[in-house]
Amino acid sequence: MWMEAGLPADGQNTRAQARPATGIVHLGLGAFFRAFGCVYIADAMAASGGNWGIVGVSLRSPDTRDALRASDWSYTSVSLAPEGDKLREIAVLNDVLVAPENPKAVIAAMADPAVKIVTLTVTEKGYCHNPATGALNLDHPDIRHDLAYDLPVSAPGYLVCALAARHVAGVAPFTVLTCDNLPENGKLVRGLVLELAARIDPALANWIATEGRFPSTMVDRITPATTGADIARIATLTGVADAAPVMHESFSQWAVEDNFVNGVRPDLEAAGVEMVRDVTAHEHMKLRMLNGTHSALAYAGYLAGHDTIADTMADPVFADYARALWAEIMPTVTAPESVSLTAYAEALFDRYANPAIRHRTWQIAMDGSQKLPQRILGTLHENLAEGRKADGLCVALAAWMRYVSGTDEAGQPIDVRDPLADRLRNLAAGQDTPADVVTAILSVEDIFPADLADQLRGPVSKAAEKIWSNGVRTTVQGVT
Ligand code: CS2
Repeated sequence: MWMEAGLPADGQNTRAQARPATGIVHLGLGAFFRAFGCVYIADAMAASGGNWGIVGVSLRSPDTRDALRASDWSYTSVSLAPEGDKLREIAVLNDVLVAPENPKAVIAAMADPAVKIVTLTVTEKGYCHNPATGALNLDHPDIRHDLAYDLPVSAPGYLVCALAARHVAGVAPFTVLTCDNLPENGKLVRGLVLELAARIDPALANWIATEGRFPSTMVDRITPATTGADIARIATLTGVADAAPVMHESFSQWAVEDNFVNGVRPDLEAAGVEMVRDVTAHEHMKLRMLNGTHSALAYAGYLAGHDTIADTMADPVFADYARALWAEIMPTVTAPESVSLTAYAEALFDRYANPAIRHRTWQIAMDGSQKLPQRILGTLHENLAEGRKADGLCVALAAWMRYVSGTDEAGQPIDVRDPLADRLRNLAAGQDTPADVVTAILSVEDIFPADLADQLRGPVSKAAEKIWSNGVRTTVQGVT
């Protein structure tokens, strides 16, 4: 299918003339939002109209802007299915800004009264918070910078600065719609924005607290990084060069709390978004059952030499491990209304096993220090406290510790990408036993509060002893 969302059927107008005006600024224009939010917004406008064009902002690198410029910001979204790719052109971006090149242009775009919503996918670490507590990390270099200078560099800094500009101009705040995999993500970002704003101007913080809206969301679509081979394949299929196509599964789910400033938003229901009063049940289920097992399979699968999640699931030992993990996780999750957790787990199994999706274990393994609290540690803590089975989750955590120690089972270095990578590697280095490695890593209070560390030390050390002496595959095989 090759459709142009938001364009007349004859496709005669130039894209620039046909596009709706901007109503959304998006911070963190990675592949995920282009494969997910942009598609929903395109569908919402195709169904019900509205000026919900998007200005994308890259907070770091110019690569996406440079790749999209030649196509006037449109790109191909590719749904990957075993029976073949489905292609669609997405034309909802009106511009792409690169924040470090021109922070003032970003603030101006966000402060524009026509902009009603600022969406974010800045990844877990982009919120500059303490993953264990959810509080703003005042020692984070970007937050220190934003407290010292007028023009920000962090995502919370941009939100506060742009909200301040709107406050001064007498313009209503935009709705902040975070789309990152964090627990109670709207509440979290609201807390961070208020904390930062209060340090800059308490009156601004009061205004944001009363007028601002920060709906929480649950987002779900597996989106592996686009490779050079993907770019070449899509060019052959379409006959058009697209330097930045996005690759994703056909499945997609977005649940959003219906809490927008003045109720102003695109017709998201028309695009299939579940508008809910409270997203906690959806978010809890997804973070624990999907992201928790994704991370577990990423660390254990990588150490066992599997390149992708589909390769990992094709290994029967790991397919059984995934099922054992779901059995451990399910007792900690309250299903959203009319959802069967067993059916949800079965669907996840099929999504992971999809051979058309080459989602690298190494990609998912990134930033574990920021991901594990909401993905695995809560579940593990609850199971241990209740005396329930937790062997699979202990193996997952021990596999992460093995992974961040920086050497794989064949003695090869691992390219660990994590804001705490150096600290974790140094803590693991020079320890005598696997149990010592576990104790050393559990001392990182940004991830493990002291009482959690005490609870985890014994059971995780046991799992680590097995991984270090028998290898991860044999250890996983022993989890039932
Ligand atoms: C993955 C997620 O990279 C990761 O950490 O677990 O990006 C995952 O693919 C998405 O959350 C699926 O919705």
